[in-house]
Amino acid sequence: MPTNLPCPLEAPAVSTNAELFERAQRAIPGGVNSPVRAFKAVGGTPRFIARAQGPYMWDAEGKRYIDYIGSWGPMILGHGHPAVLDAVLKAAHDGFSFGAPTEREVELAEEIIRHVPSIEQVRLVSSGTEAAMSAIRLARGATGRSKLIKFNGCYHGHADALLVKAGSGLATFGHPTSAGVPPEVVQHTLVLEYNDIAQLEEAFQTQGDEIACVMIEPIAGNMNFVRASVPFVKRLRELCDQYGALLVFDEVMTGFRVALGSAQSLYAQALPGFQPDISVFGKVIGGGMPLAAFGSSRKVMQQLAPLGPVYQAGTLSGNPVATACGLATLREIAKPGFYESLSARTQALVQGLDAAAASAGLPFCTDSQGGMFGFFFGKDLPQNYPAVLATDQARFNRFFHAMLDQGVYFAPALYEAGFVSAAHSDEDIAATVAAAAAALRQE
Ligand code: KE4
Repeated sequence: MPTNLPCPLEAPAVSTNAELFERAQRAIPGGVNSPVRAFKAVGGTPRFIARAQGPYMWDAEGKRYIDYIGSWGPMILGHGHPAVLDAVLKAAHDGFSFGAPTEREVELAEEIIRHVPSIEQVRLVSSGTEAAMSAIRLARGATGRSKLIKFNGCYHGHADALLVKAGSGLATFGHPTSAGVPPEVVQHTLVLEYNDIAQLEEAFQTQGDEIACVMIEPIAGNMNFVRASVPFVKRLRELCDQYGALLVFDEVMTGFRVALGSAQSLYAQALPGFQPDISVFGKVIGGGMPLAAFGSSRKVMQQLAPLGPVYQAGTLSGNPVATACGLATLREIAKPGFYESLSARTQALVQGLDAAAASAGLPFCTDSQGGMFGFFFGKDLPQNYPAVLATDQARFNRFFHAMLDQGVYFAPALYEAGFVSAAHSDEDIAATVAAAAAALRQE
């Protein structure tokens, strides 16, 4: 009997999720590097993921989950797609980072521009926060104005000017939602209600010539799944044109997720000729690596350093390994039939969830676009954030845990969207719907 084999009784102990969470909280605030991962909104112990493949993730205890988070959007192909993995490994062998331009970041910029007619140039950065923050600075520099409008329930990353909640009434500006953000930093940020045309018109009538930009999530995945209505987007475009403000579409989540042309291509179908002025991307364009971008017309982008007076920079911007991951991802999703197939699978999921909730006699509604979906325990699809908060959050949380226990990993918060990948099979969707039926029967 060889003596170098570990005795089964001496197999290394596997840390449980709870043990890892306990240990993580000693070294990292809240035990996580991004708050939503801590399960605060739903309660319970976060799962520490050991590995992922296709539509699945396995936690530290070896339990398998059908993954509907997809890293909060990036993993549109599923985990470990062979073409993407191959591209990343090759790029890594050639070098991790040079701090100098590379051909591949030009290729990625060209690929993004090719699919998004509203942009002529794009700047690559490392996170959605950085892209959104830079887009605001660009809009302010290009217009010479300071004020910006965002909407209640929309999240655009954690730059100071965007961590703001509505002031009391239109006249007063926002108040910080985070400690450490001085009130004067958010004094130029006005927070309006999503889909409220009257408020928008009043804001422009009273302050239109001071507004640099309006930033919006066209489909608000940070409110779970709420669409900006076509009349609202139409009015937004008209008022920005009338007062010389720039319309910024934050497509970090919807970009290349809801359609190859992103959400703006859907609004262009409903509103012929519609285009935002500046677009912000992230998540899918990096394929799971740290990469984001913002783009606009050449005229606006020329305001950016080193050409213009608006400074913006980044050590790892356009990183060679991240651009390889993003480019391989975009090339896969640009293949004919990709979105038709992805949309059909997402629709099968939400229709199955609707049917399961109906069988259980529960008020429930869903919506989806491309590979992104949302669901609410309530009768009508919310049109703004207060309506989202009025849905049954306690039931949402019970459902989340009932599904997690059955090996289905939905977003651990009522205000987050869900994501289907090209790797999710019909069997995965059927298993998810069956688990939902079992969970909802318990309600
Ligand atoms: P990042 O800085 O997290 O890469 O991107 C910020 C951002 C900007 N715009 C939109 C529309 C976004 O959804 C995000 C980030 N989304 C969250 C999920 N709701 C990321 C998850 C997290 O914060 O851990």
